[in-house]
Amino acid sequence: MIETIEQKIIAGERITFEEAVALFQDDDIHTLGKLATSVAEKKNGNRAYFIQNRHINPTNICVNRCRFCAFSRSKGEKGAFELSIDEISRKMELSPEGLREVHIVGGLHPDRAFGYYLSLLRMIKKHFPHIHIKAFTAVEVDYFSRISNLGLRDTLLSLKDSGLDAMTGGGAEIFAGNIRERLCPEKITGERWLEVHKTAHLCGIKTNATMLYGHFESYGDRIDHLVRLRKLQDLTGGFQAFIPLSYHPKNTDMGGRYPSGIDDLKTIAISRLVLDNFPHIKAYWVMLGEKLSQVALLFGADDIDGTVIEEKITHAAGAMTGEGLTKEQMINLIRKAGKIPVERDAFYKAVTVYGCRNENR
Ligand code: V47
Ligand code: SF4
Repeated sequence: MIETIEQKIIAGERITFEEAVALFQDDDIHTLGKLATSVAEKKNGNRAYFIQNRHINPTNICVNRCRFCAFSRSKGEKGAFELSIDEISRKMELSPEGLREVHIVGGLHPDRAFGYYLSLLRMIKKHFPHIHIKAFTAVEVDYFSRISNLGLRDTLLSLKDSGLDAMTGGGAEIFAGNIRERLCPEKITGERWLEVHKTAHLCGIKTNATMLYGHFESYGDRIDHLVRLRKLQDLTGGFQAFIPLSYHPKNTDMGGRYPSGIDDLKTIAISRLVLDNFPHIKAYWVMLGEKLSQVALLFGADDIDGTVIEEKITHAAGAMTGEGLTKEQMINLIRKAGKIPVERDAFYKAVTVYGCRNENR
């Protein structure tokens, strides 16, 4: 079967659900890496992207309390926080000069009005007009549409009008209902997540997609997730990047183990092969670690995310990575994987293409 799949991929043909599951069951990760690299190179040449970005979490107070989430708190609970717009403005002022993107996600706050989020976007656009705002998960956007009583489309258009440039891919977890029920019973369904993204795309908002793996799900559940994303992308073309999220069990209700490095690499490579219509596959270094995300560049990834100042969600759940990377560290990671480092903006427009000089091997 693997030879048939290889031939299909080389010929640029789409692989089926069964073939993708078979790739997970096969132990030959070298062939998998080569195949995924061949697809990544057809799309992005020898380039690997990064961005100078920072995270902002307006609040960790959340009415959902997903079982895998170590970040959220209930109102009044120890460790709960909520930032004012002034506090966020001060964080932005302290950010380094080359910052290109702010990534904003937070909990579903029980009492904050939708107006707070619109004011936040407007404040950032007014004072930091050169910075792209990639913000909110489909879960938050669905919540905003409920608290504002606006429909989904009008909620998205209000966000866009106030300065939202793109949406994050968070909150997707695993679409399969029986697994989702065990992970996050309060959360919107997989179908609703897809509907929010479809509506965003139809409103001209680019988005990303994620998948949380390494918990209760089967390989079939992972491929089902990927195939549903591929189908929506065929329809809208609005997704920019796919980011597999490696489960971090520490301090969570759900517990469990970290996925293995082999599982991380296979998931990146198979995502690259199944999502033949996604321009980019991101190896999120905060979750994978610097070294594995570098190796993932040889398994189909073409992006390692960014400098990521002040990440809180993964660190709450036992991230083993540090608090951020400098631009120089990112360039070095990419160069030493034999790729050309490209600093990008939130829409994958190249800001600076660095030489592939590979010193100190
Ligand atoms: O929505 C929460 C996940 C997401 C855990 O769009 C966990 O460019 C693993 O979506 N173990 C937030 N994952 C991160 C995210 C993201 C990150 C980087 C780039 C982009 C992008 C998006 O992290 C949450 C949830 O799906 N998550 N807890 C955990 N214990
Ligand atoms: Fe809330 Fe998001 Fe954490 Fe779920 S993953 S509890 S929705 S912050």
